Amino acid sequence: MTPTDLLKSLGVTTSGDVSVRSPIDGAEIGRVGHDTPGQIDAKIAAAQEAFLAWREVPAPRRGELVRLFGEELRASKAALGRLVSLEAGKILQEGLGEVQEMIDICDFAVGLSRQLYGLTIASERPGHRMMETWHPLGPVAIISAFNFPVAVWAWNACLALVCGDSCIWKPSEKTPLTALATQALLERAIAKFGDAPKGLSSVVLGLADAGKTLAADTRIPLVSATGSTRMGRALGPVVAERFGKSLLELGGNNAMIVMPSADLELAVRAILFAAVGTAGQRCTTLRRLLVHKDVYEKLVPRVKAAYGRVTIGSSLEQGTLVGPLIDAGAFQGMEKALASARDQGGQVTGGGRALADKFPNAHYAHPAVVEMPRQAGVMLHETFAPILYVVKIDSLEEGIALQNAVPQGLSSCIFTRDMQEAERFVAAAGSDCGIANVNIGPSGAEIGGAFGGEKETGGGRESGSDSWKAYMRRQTATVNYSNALPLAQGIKFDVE
Ligand code: UN1
Repeated sequence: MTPTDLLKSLGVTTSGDVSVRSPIDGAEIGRVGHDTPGQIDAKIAAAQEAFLAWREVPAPRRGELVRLFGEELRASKAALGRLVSLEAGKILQEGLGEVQEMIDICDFAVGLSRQLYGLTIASERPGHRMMETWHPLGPVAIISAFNFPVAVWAWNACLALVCGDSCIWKPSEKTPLTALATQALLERAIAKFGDAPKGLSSVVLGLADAGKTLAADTRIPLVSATGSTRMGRALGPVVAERFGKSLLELGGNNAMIVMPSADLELAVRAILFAAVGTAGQRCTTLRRLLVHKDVYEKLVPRVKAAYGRVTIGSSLEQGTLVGPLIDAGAFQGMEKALASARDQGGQVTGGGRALADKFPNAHYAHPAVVEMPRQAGVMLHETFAPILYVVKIDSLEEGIALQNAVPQGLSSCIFTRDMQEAERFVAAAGSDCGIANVNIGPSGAEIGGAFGGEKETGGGRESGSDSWKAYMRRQTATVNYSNALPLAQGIKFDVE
């Protein structure tokens, strides 16, 4: 099936002056146009109008829209998964997994639509009732990254929709087609739903400026942005300046500690999926391997051997484990990081361009393992590429200290069969990350938990648990059903 036919099957016909190319072979797969400031303004205005109507639709009915959307996703899983592969370059298995993640969050959101619970609070005043209610917030801007071009939007949009908000989506300029296809599927669900307000969800295409326009607009109470720490640093203050709320999911620099009692077979498999999966382009990708000296010589050669057997190739070919990097810039970033690592005493295995003959207009890379003399320099930064830095540690204390000694705080894990070590890792003085796993790699989180991290990762939480609260406004309401007016704190305030 040609990309045009694939897009058509998803309800999208594209045109415009911006060419969209597949990272698999560099071929054009569609054309889009970027929104003008006037068009962005109109979409924000429409979202605001839609919000005013949507907020009054009962939440379980709002859930029905998300249920219908989940059905569309189920019906189009194969097609949308393929488009994700084609446009973002991740292997088909992962493209399909991404759509499954959308379906999962739909199910979660449908259940949630009947569980937006508030509290009843004991009032200190007689004849009074106090309650805490969660109300719809307003239009939500969702700024998403190329590496999870549709799932992360779904985490936000599905919750926002059941919470009574409208959505404006600014996808990465590298992945506009998956956004248009997803929006088309949502529109099919909206048509079946019947009476959803116009403008409830829209897509804004453009570069960083379009994101900044959304961030600065006072009609948008919440800006949820996923991407690099640099992007968050640029957007966060713009939202804060106008006292908007932001939900930031930024860079990660995720580590695995391997202790002597670990099941090394399991660890190698986890390392492989987490470090080379998605060609190292997940925010949860494993980037730092902290190995206890007692198992270093057993583990590291096995990791390198497994790296040697990884199949690199077109994301759409069966059997491929590592697809292309997103673009030339990503490849150059990887080369630069490897050069710095060498300068800092790192021993590099792997790295370098792959399949340049077969795909001269794409950028495939051999995943690299870099044994570092210590954790420093380039290791403290997130390079969005398959580079795994390895450092030897003497103890769990050292492992935890190194794990925490980077500016990012997204995901982390430990491999051990020692219960005390496992518990210490997830305790208050253990990992400082938003996600801490035992005998599982740092990536591939389920949607049921809150997803996000601390420090330069931005502090936001999306997806499961009570992340929905970010998409609503909290109201404390006190009702006096007595005939008196007692004041809180026992204050007397009467004229004679
Ligand atoms: C991301 O890379 O921005 O936990 C999200 C994971 C996926 C989501 C990653 N469920 O790896």
